[in-house]
Amino acid sequence: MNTNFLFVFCLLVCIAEAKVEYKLFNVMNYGARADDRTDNSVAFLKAWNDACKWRGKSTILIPKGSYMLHEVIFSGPCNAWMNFQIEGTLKAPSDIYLFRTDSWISFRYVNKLNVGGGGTLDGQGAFAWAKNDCQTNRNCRTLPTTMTFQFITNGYIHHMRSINTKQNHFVLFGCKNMVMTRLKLMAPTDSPNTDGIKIAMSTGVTISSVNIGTGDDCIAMLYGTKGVRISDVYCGPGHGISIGSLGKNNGEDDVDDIVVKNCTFSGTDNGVRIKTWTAVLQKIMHVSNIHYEDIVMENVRNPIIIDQNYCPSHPCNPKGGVSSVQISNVSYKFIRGSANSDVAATLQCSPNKPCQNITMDTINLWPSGKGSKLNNECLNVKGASHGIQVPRACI
Ligand SMILES: *[C@@H]1O[C@H](CO)[C@@H](O)[C@H](O)[C@H]1NC(C)=O
Ligand SMILES: *[C@@H]1O[C@H](CO)[C@@H](O)[C@H](O)[C@H]1NC(C)=O
Ligand SMILES: CC(=O)N[C@H]1CO[C@H](CO)[C@@H](O)[C@@H]1O
Repeated sequence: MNTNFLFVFCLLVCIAEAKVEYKLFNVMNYGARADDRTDNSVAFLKAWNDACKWRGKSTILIPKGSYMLHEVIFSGPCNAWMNFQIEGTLKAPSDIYLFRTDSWISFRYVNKLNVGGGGTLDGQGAFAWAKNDCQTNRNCRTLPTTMTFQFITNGYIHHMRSINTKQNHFVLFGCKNMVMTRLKLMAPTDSPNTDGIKIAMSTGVTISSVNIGTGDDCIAMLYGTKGVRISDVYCGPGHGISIGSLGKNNGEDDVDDIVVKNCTFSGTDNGVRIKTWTAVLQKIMHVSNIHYEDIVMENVRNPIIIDQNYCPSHPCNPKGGVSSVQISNVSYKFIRGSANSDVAATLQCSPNKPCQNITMDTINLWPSGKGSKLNNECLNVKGASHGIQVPRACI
């Protein structure tokens, strides 16, 4: 056979193959309407289901425009890489009674998921915030998270803006190997329980170049969070970057291997915080190998804090109750800036499980107000300090 013929034959087959590879699913072809009123959940789900079945890579496109979207769950497993491209603005119904679950937009059981596109998620939270009575009612209604990722592996979440979420902006649960970057998460300072990114039972999460201003924690890492790299996060207003709360219930998995680097906190309640409940559990859980480096504090109430005496809803022992969480190998390096209280670092560990191997290296914190003076407070801490320490170290 002539080699030219073979070449041309291959070329045709290869082009056909390449065409099978990739397909665009535009929600407008599934009846979506960008009129700000019509619920688009059915149209988006139809597009998702076709894309999910497609045997090549697929993009679900939401073009520019403003779309009303009720609660939706985009489920896998899918046949190949899924790209969810949000170029428009998605609006949640403001009526919380239209939600059956605690999430507005959910992605579940997908391997290789890309969510981005430069669009906006508008949780329209004002009505829900007024209904939030969680400060006084222990059985309060859980309000919807804007976007939830459950059992996603190899996820890339990027270039999106989330505003006015009803409760959390983003939640990761049971995920593996996730990258979150170029995100902007905004809600008012006084919007209750509006965490930025909340993580539990997940391994391998990279968060970088994210700007968060919200009413609760900028980032919260809960039970079973392992292998997290956080860098270039701007947090403020908000309650800081937290590990915890942990150790309230039996069976919580350990938190291990967290690095927080090159972040700025501005006007936040806390900077870097680890908090655990006073509770006696069947088994001791561990928080270990936590590294904070190159952190700037601007007018922060508690720049560095370990609170093992967390107990917001029943009377606590003021001298430090007993926690079932062992904290070890925590280092703070190159932390600088201003605090608006009288404590720079509060390290309040449990009397029955003193913190082990806490190190402070080159800390320079000063009061943001004139005439005030900063101190450090340590309780049940074992470790060491190196380099410059302003104010004077308490380990
Ligand atoms: C203390 O923790 C640091 C990391 O924060 C680690 O490099 C060091 O080896 C630990 N020391 C001990 C004695 O475990
Ligand atoms: C603390 O760090 C040391 C040195 O890296 C390591 O050997 C030890 O296992 C760590 N402790 C925990 C509880 O992870
Ligand atoms: C949030 C934050 O502090 N980001 C800084 C990370 O480091 C680069 C380079 O030094 C700065 O330009 C960013 O401002």
